Amino acid sequence: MRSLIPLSARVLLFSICLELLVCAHARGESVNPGSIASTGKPVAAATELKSGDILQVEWGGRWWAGSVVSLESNGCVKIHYIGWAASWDEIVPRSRLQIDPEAAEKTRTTMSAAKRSWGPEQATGAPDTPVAGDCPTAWASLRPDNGVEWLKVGFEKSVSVAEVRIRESFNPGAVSKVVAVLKDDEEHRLWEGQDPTSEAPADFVAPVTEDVVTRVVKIYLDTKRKSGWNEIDAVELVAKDGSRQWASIAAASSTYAEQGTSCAAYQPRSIPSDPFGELLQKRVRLHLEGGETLEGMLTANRGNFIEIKRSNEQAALIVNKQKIVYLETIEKREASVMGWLERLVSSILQKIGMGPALR
Ligand SMILES: [Ca+2]
Ligand SMILES: [Ca+2]
Repeated sequence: MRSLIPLSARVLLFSICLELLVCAHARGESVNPGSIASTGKPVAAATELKSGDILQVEWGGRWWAGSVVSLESNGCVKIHYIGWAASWDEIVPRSRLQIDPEAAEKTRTTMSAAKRSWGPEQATGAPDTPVAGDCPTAWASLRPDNGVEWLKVGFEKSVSVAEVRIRESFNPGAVSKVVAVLKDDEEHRLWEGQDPTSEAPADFVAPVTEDVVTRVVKIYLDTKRKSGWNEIDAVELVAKDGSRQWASIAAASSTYAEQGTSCAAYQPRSIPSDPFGELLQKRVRLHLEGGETLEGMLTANRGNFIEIKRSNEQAALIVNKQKIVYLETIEKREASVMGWLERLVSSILQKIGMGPALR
């Protein structure tokens, strides 16, 4: 019977608690200034600006402190991001500017502030999440499986891109598209497809064959593809000349760092000290010491033991957690196919007088 069942369910490893101990201390400090709260006061075409004026500049959906370098003849403005190297200076339309004479002052406080746990800024710099796990040193979207999310990262220097290396640190495999962000925020697709990454931490490498020069890359994730938070620890840009750089700025469609400020009453993320609690009423396949497997619904979780109900007709089995080597959750469809197969085989066995026991 077991051999009839395709073993396609994803594997859930149980080393999360230990890994959290390893990575909890690895929180880094911010080097460049962070974004600031929007004033909501737009710079209009008629707004008088002069070199040196302090204002807010939009980048990646957030506002940053900037100063006017020069005014362009077409109405655009060359700006400098305060606290950032001059190589970040850019010419932007006025629609990306807001009035805020206090912006420089505000940005100072963000320079000393620690990176927010799971904020997009955790995807800047070299990797600092040494093990697979739900670590605050990597970016996580607000919700684990909410569909398409994105992480936009910028690099110090514009280069002709050879590879975008995405360090996935938890529930990898959800990257669905990588684009280069060009002038005027135009997105140029570098790669699109199925991210085969199955272990973490590991790099998903998006290869780039054509000649694209950029220093801003946007990574799209289809977070429904892989259950749980799909976290990114770092992003590296490899140039065709072989030079490499880690992202130095980042913004995202959403972040778990803002769960407290988001409108939805989303339940606080508590790191499960016991992963079995999350699997109640789910179909699971247990791999036990000695190579035996056991499938059924996880109906209770008590101390060192769990209860597994293999079918409605059978009594629950009590399993010692210590005997479980690893566990898979079984997708609904597979479970229903299994249930159908079980019923079919069971009825055949009964008809030929060998039932009802299936196992
Ligand atoms: Ca997910
Ligand atoms: Ca990181």
